[in-house]
Amino acid sequence: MISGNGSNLQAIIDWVEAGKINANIACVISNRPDAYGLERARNAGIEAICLDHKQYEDRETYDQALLTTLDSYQPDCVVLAGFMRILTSEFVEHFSGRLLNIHPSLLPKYKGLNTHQRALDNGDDEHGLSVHFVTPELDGGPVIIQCKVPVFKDDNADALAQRVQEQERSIYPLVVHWYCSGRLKMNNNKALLDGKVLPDNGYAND
Ligand code: NHR
Ligand code: GAR
Repeated sequence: MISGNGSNLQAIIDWVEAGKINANIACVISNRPDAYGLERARNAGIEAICLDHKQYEDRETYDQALLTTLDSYQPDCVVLAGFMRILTSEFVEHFSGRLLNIHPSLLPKYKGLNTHQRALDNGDDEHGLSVHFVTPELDGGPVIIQCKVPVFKDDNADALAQRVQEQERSIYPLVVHWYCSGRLKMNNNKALLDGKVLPDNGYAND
């Protein structure tokens, strides 16, 4: 599920095409009609679906449509890759343990939006990304892995976002690979890799 450029989607497509992820990407869904990621999906021969949230009365109805569409593919895993809509608990519970997200901050810092600017405003000297299982609590689900990047003097939010996104493109496919090879699970609100509970900041954070 995407909302925009789809560079994380592209990285996952590339790994699947290279045989490095044992999966079939059944479909790509965007809530925005103009998301470039939809074109990336079509270029890779993947079904590209737009469900425009503006065409729905409220969140519940929208998420019900998302759920029904996804269920028609019987997905083993649902990957949020720059998907910018908060999901209802009903949706999240339905896909519990199968729903992954990449968030551009070192959680639990900077849940929500504008993470790069907030890290700069706070004077942080490091920033990064987190991949986590999605739970109803926004950006609050168990962390699988984090990756840190430095914040330099005179950085701006765009430069920092680019630095984070470069790391995203190698970390997210790796996590999807773990998941698709059956190594990664969620149990009792904890992330497990190879049956071992991961620490609160995940498998690695450097
Ligand atoms: N839903 C639940 N229940 N739990 C999570 O952890 C979720 C989620 C939905 C999306 C991604 C998240 C991120 O990584 C994500 C995690 C959108 C917003 C947001 O405020 C916040 C966090 C995330 C995604 N969206 C606005 C909304 O009203 C819309 C903003 C826009 O359209 O630009 O939904 O950051
Ligand atoms: C990524 O940096 C991702 O971490 C972030 O949006 C970007 C999407 O890029 N996600 C969020 O902010 C979720 N709210 P992409 O469309 O090129 O993959």
